[in-house]
Amino acid sequence: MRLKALIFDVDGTLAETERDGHRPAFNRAFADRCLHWNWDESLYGRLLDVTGGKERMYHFANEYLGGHERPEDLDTLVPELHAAKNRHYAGIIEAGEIALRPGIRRILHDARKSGVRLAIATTTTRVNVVALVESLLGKDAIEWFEVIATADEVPDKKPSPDVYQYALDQMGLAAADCIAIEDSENGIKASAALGIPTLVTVSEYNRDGNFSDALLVVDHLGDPDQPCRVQGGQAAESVGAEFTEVDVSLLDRILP
Ligand code: XBP
Ligand code: MG
Repeated sequence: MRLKALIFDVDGTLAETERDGHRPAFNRAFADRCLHWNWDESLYGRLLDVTGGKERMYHFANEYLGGHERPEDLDTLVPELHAAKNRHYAGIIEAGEIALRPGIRRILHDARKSGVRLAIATTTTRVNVVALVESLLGKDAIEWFEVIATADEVPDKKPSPDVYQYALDQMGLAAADCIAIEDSENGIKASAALGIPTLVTVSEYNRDGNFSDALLVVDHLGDPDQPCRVQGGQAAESVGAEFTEVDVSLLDRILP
């Protein structure tokens, strides 16, 4: 096996966390503080161009609020709103309102059986990763990932490649030995900047992304009862359309 590690993005990749997870959690945090801010699904889609929850709130306040609506104490307010948002987010996850995307559980087990190492590279906050992984994959599953690179370790968020560089450095691996699994244009910009071959599982807010650097683009990883479909990518022709699941042996075969 030439493939040494899989590096997973979190939001949009492990689960569709944005529309029904982070978004309502932000809105609950706003309502707690009696702020008349409401991020509907379409506005949130535009705000997602800015990675990082705190950065997204600053962007909203600067670009969408009139002078008198923009709170003066943003530097105090934003971190407080962000902490409250993350508490609401954990509640939503614990309530079982978000599911893993197809094939995620399967490929994680497959990688562990095959001796392929696992890591996470995300721009979300560590508490959100822990809440998601523990609730959806089980208490011990956080240990499956030997590196969890988050906004707490690396402040420069995607599309900066820093979080991927941190994961590679911690694992002592070269980019060419790994595959990144991403769902967004900002995500693949970060992984591709280091030359990490990247599989894109397109997520609901990222259907129109530019994934021209991708090794393979699929709608999701697929499961026996939910076949995946190839949408593009540099290895698309070599894999053909005749498979229903992306597994570790397929990823090893298409590794450049
Ligand atoms: C997605 C993000 C995050 C989340 C919210 O990160 O951009 O900002 O929307 O999480 P990724 P925080 O796809 O890299 O996992 O509020 O913790 O930033
Ligand atoms: Mg993502």
